[in-house]
Amino acid sequence: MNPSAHIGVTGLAVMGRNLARNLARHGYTVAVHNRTPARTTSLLAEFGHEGTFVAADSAKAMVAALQRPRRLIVMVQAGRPTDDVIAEYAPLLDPGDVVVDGGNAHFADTRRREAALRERGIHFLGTGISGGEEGALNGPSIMPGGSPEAYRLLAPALTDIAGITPDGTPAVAHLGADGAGHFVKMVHNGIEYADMQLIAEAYHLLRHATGWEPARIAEVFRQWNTGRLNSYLVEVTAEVLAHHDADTGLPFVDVIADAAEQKGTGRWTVQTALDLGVPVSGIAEAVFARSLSGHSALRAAGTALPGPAPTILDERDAARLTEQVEQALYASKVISYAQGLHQIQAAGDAYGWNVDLAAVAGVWRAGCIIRAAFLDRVRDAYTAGPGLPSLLADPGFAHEVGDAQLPWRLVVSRATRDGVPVPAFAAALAHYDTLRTPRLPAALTQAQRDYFGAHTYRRTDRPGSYHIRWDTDRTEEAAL
Ligand code: NBP
Repeated sequence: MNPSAHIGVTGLAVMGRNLARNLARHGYTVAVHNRTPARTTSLLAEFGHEGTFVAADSAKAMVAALQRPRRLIVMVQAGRPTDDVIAEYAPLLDPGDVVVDGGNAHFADTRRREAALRERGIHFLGTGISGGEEGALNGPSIMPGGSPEAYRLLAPALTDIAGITPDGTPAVAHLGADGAGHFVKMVHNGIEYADMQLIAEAYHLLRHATGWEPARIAEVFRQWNTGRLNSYLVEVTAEVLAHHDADTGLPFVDVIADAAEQKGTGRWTVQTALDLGVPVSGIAEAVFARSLSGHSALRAAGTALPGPAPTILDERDAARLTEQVEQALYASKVISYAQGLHQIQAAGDAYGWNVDLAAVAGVWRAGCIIRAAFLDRVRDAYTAGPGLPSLLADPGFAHEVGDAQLPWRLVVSRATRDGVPVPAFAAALAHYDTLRTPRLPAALTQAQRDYFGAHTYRRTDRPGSYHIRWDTDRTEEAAL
């Protein structure tokens, strides 16, 4: 029998099954395989009519079904299962074939896997796919990394199944070699954490200061969603806040345990940022906020700590605060995107990926959780200035964030005065102020380091590295 399938998908849990359906709906003949055959059977039984599927009951059968060069998408659990699946397939594939890992792999694993398969002449495309189950079926944001040849072989299919941005562009772009795609996906998730935390802080402060019910605050988010904050997450927030629990009739948000969970990509983002020496304080505060929310013993102990008495604003001041919070939310959001994009830029330099940040902003405009109208402007900023050292170096963003700085400060100081935690707002503002401060106290830090550890310091008035013998006050030029 001649191989008939254009592409294969192995791993048919929610993501793999929907990606296979998306491909089939676009006219591809899709070979499908899953370790447990029941998933393959149910995919064909429920959705076989959507297109042409070839059921494969083994890796060997999958390989035999694929046209050459073979294109195989692996959609299994990240980590060990992905290694197991690659180990099973690699001996069955030929040079020139492509393996796509569409799971949430750590980019370092992707680099290792790409190098190992390259030795055998097999291409490996580490591909971040965002948008969850729904996105996989109807158009995800796709972030591939790998050799140009690997991307060339997959580009038509990925372009066909990707989400479509408001201006009609598919949300897919080749982002660089080996781990670039999974790196960008990881930072996407980190930014998602920051976005969600900022929204949560905005809601919390408004509720605390105004006494408004969640349904009323939902209206505020609905209104914000018509402006520059227009985004999937703001839209979702309005829906959630307006929702009432069917059992109790209470606002839905009030019946949910206030301990947020995480799967780990936010943590990876922060760990990697620490390794690269890049400050992503907004993302870090968001990860820590989720962690702290789950530390029930710490929080129980904390309830005894004193804080300020709550005050409730009248309608006029509540309306004014709402406007200020919009400004604080927008400015803080710009800072967390600037930090995440800086992290991608730094990783691109470290790993030789040469990532086009305009393309990154472009692929985040559809199909993914952080899709937002303002990403059009982020893309435009990096198109106009590909070498921008920061998103804040773009005159448009610098102007907007500068305009927001006063209300932003009022929001952070009001929250602080009233004892409402706003770690992400405050971290974003501190980042902004650090950037604009001409002389930082880092000079003192450096002097302290020289004092107790002879770590040397550099001077403002002449080149070289120096150390003071603190006992004799004698300055020595340090050997380079
Ligand atoms: P899961 O992450 O829940 O993984 C389940 C799949 O992995 C099943 O097909 C399972 O086969 C297979 N599998 C495992 Br577990 N160990 C295996 C092994 N040793 N050999 C072969 N197959 C193995 O599936 P998912 O939620 O569809 O996600 C797939 C990938 O996409 C993951 O990497 C995930 O992180 C990523 N992702 C998920 C989402 C989402 O919203 N769920 C979004 C974006 C990315 P079995 O049926 O035989 O147990």
